[in-house]
Amino acid sequence: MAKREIIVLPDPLLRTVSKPVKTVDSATRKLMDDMLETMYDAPGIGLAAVQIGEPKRLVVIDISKEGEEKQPLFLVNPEITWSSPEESDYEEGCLSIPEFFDMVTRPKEIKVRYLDRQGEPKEQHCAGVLATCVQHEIDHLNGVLFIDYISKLKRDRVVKKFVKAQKLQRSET
Ligand code: GNR
Ligand code: NI
Repeated sequence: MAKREIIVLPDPLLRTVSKPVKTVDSATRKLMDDMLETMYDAPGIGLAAVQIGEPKRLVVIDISKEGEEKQPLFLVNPEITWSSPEESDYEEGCLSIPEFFDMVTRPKEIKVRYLDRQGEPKEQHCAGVLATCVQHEIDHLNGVLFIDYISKLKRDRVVKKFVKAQKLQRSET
């Protein structure tokens, strides 16, 4: 496994639609292992492949708590097949938008269909933080970020901050 760099705002790759994975082969598994190591190191509870610069429809998630047994989930080509009419609010963050957090309202429960690490089709019912995380990651596959759900004023402010930080960094190198 290898740790990879996580891209941050305003990298245009974060706004691209990731491509479906055709076959779950050893290269796919290697990429997902790199994603998992990068996510654990960050640390984070989920990561989409595009966040390490690979616009493929691959997601890794682990919502287990520190000290608990790890529970990695590998989702290939995930699709939401059902969303509950009931919604819930959760304070979200994103490794590609470091140090910014805000409340997002999403369906409280979902069903997600995907291929697992072996390429086997699966369907899982998700609730709680897992439901939030799966929706956040599938959004990444479609070029959508959690800041798209907050007010334009707040979004413009955070994007501007990251554009400024990038310009500063460029002028130093
Ligand atoms: O680590 C993460 N925590 C988190 C918290 C609330 C809602 C979503 C997330 S996902 C995030 C990692 C990330 O950016 N995944 O794309
Ligand atoms: Ni994210």
